[in-house]
Amino acid sequence: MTKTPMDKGGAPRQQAIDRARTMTTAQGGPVADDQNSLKAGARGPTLLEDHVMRDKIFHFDHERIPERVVHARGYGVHGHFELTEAIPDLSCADIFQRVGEKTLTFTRFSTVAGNKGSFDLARDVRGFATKFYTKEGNWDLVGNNIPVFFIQDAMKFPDLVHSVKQAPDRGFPQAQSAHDNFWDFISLSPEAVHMTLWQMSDRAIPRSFRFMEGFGVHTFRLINAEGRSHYVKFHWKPRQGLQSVVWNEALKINGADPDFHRRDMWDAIDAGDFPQWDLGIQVFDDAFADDFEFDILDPTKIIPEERVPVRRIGTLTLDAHVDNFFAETEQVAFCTQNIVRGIDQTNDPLLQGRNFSYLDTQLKRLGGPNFTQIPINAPKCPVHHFQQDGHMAIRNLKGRANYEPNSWGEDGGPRENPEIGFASHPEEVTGTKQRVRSETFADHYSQARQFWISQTATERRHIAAGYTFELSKCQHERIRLRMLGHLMNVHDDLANAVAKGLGITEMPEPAKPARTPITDLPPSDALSILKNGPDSFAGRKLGLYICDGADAELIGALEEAFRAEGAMVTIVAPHIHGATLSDGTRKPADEKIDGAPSVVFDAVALVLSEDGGRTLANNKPSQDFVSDAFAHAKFIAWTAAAMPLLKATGVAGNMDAGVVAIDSGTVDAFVKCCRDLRFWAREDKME
Ligand code: HDD
Repeated sequence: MTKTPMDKGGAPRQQAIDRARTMTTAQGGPVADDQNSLKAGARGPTLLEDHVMRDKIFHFDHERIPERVVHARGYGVHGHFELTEAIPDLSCADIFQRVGEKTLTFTRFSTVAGNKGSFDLARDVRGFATKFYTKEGNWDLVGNNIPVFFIQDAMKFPDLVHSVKQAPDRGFPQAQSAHDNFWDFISLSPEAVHMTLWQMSDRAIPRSFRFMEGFGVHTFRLINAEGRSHYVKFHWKPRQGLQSVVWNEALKINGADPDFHRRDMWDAIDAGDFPQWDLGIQVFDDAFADDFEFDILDPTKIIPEERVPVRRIGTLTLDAHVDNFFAETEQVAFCTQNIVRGIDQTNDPLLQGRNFSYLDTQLKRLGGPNFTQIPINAPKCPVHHFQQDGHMAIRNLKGRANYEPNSWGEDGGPRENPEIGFASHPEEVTGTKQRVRSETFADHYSQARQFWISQTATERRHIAAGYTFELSKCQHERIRLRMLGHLMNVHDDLANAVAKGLGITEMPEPAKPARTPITDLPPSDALSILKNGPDSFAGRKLGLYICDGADAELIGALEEAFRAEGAMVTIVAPHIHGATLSDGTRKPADEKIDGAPSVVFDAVALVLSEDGGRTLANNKPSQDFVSDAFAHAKFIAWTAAAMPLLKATGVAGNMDAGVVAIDSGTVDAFVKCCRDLRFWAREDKME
């Protein structure tokens, strides 16, 4: 018979554990034995009266809550927002009044289509939702890393989401848009074409949550103390600069580390390298709105930054992990209707529909109306109202007054306050009740073209390859051709490149535009990732591959130089126990080569000994490490002893300025190269 702690006599162990650390049931009763259920005899049946086991299993059985219908896979981080420019002239929102004041925040990044357990580097839009716990209530900015949306009216959201998620008959594909249903829907919805350019661009495969922009997407209003309204679009500008991976890399990262993005955020915060974004506003008035080529209420359109510059008014710093993933990341509930005095809605039909959907979905997901009392959702300012009861009511009224008006004086509870209470902008609204799409929403191609011409040649190539990959996964020719018909309205170069990639020699008829596209919108540099990269390697990661006998001095110099740059260095070795270096010291490894392919690094260095170089030249993971880094246009530093490995991978015959020979004296030069992040000229040549 297995001995339980009780059998052992109990006394010594119980004395060792103080009461505060004693395990209890949910009812608070101390638990004596957490290993064995209560039985009638050692080999007898388990007894129904075992309240300790029932308490435990009952709770376990109910651990799951429904995952979010979209944005199921997310990662939440605490932080704060600091105002750097007060804007009382534009908004009376308390958060925008005092320079230097900090407001606590919670941000949740997410993918959209994949289930909770899917992988991080799906080609997908990323959610970027921030809750500001302001002194006048919670403000949620529930945005994405792409400034436009697929559809113009919330009525179409369920169709969009159904089309991209797993097909109902087969239950796949998971976390991807590369399938017939998605492109069938898109190609029948011309309004979606603009967003697909963003989605096929590298924006949809970010290197890190830290290196992507965020956008509130819709036009909102800012209202000042006099009640004057301005329109606003919200932006998040990463101080870390923009960066994405390439598609072939994304596919491999998903296998090597499905948690790549959440791990990246965890590591950065753990290292004290707190990511920051500036909050930008594009502010404009009715005169601009009337003059603009497109409807400012149409969420499939941007306002180019060259037309209305982005004004940076504050900084978001993410500096703390959650204590508990479920309590915070899972239970956080965002809602576009969580706005504060000084910020207001517009009639964007997508926004209006969202305003219904979020509260509604939280009720199902979190089980009742009291989710606002869960700490992560609870405002950090005083809350006074007469709402009461319901499932899991934690915060309950005291006293007899649960209605107003009442005549209980001081004890009668809270009262309205028109002076500081929320006031909607008194916009005049008239119209015939009808189900229509405004004529002013009819242009679907002009800004798609503008996006295309704003990209570098490398980025255009990636976009065309993105469409080619996705449409190649469509088994139905009519869907591929229908989509190509739309791309022909965007730009001939794009359509021709995709047709070539698909092997289509006879072009279809172009789609019939609802409105003739504008073809002379100027390019906008703000739309390109590569034109908005960082000017340092800070926040990036070097994979330093070492082996027994490797040059200790050089390894030390590389570590020092990259750390001084603000980058992280991961030591990779043939064995996790590390390597004995040239000076006889043992260098522990962070990763064994098989578990750390080069796709998880931004640049790599091969510091090998002669013996190691020769042996590893025949080792498949080592070969992949080098050939992938080369194929993904990464900078590769190498010592002479790594030549056999470069030869074995074919890199030696294709050397370029991104494959850099180093010694202790040239480490700084290598760091400098790496600031460009990728050696794109290699990719151009490979094409
Ligand atoms: Fe949404 C979640 C962003 C359109 C309905 N949405 C959700 C999240 C983000 C966005 C970031 C995850 C929040 C979190 O981390 O918990 N959604 C957007 C953006 C949109 C958009 C930027 C367009 C501009 N969404 C949209 C529409 C509808 C919804 C048109 C419905 C009519 N969204 C939801 C939802 C979700 C959601 C079903 C799922 C989980 C949740 O709300 O809390 O209500």
